[in-house]
Amino acid sequence: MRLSQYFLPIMRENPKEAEIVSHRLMLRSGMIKQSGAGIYSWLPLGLKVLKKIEQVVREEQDRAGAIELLMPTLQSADLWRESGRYDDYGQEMLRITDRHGRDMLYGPTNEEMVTEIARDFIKSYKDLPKTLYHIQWKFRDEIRPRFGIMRGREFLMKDAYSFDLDEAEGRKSYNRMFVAYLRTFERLGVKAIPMAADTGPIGGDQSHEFIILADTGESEVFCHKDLLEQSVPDNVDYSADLEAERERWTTKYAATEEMHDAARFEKEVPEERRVSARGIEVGHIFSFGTKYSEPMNCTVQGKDNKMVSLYGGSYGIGVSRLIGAIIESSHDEDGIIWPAAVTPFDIGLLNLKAGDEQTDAACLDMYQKLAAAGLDVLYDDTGERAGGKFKRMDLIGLPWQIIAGPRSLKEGKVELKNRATGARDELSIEDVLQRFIK
Ligand code: P5A
Repeated sequence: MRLSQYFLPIMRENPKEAEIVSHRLMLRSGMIKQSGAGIYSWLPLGLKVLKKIEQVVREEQDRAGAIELLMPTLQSADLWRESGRYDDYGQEMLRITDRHGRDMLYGPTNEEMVTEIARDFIKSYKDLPKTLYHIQWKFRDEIRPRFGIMRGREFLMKDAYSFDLDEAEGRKSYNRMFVAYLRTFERLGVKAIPMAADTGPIGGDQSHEFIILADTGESEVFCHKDLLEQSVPDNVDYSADLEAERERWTTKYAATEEMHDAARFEKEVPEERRVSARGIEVGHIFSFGTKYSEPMNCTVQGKDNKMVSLYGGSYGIGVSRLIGAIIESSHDEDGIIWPAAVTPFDIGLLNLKAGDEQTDAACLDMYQKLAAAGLDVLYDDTGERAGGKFKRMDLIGLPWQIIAGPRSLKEGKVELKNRATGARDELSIEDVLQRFIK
């Protein structure tokens, strides 16, 4: 993409409404624009990152055996009356009436809708287990939307729903999602710790929140330091029993504020290993058994021909919130530092003398060769001063910058800058191209 033809509305001044760094940087780098309280447009640069995150989430869901579908954002109130949640959900639910006077709502979550699908199509224990997921916009009329897309009213969620014959099978599905979440966050370059959590309006008797530690996090969390130092293997066999892997993450103390037991924390964790910090909840998984299937009459034929209510769980990832969380854990005073897995472009190419015939030709040649090799390059071909170009490129945080000025180009050289370390190396054009084109 040539910057001169792109749409990248950078803000030079710090927006005063932004209280935390990720919100500030997303506004300044032209990723989002607020359109209402807790409601944002995704500008081209922000949308690119959103799509990348979505894709990593999708790949790890698929790998774990979950199956993608797409349910609507608008739902009928009657469906929610079946589970009894229409009245329970309260003011966070945006309620709408259609032209025929029918009560509808903008979905804050999809347990009811997916249970209706399972009720209609899953008839026998032989069809189990099944985990269905979608990546869809949600609306929650949050009392205090804040921190940009971090706590929005409209936000993008990946939500998966598992259906099993009984509790033992349900636990296996839960474990698969548990491990898939660890894999997902690891690939996104963030450390998210599973912590015992409260189940709130989704319900059920067990649940884990996946928390990224950050000073600007909304919740207070407590855990054993060992958990910050361990990682999940990358060749998970989802057909195997994952109980041991789950235990490796749940035996040591880790709890959110609502579930915190100070006496247990002090007893189980040696003082120097106690972490009490703030955290951002990027995922939340639930096992609620028959909470929805029973009132909604979602049953299958069991092995002994008796009808059984399906055993369920639901699993959410805050896809849009993750962008904020990643920026909170990866930035410096000059701007964002994107992990390679989610960066909006792979490389920024800076032409320091646009309009100069030789510089233009050399840059265009590099740009075309990189693009032909499948790399996504943002080519700054504008006529701006070098200082402004450096600042903007640092702000938007692409992992690599190729800096091409007429002086070094005369010797066939450019500078390669690593955004994370700040290291700048003068290399021949050939060497730089070879580094990226493999
Ligand atoms: C699990 C999937 C659920 O809704 N039902 C379907 C269950 N869980 S949850 O914890 O309420 O939400 C899942 C994740 O969505 C993100 N999230 C938000 N992101 C941005 N703005 C919000 N207002 C918001 N509310 C929830 C969180 O990452 C949460 O873990």
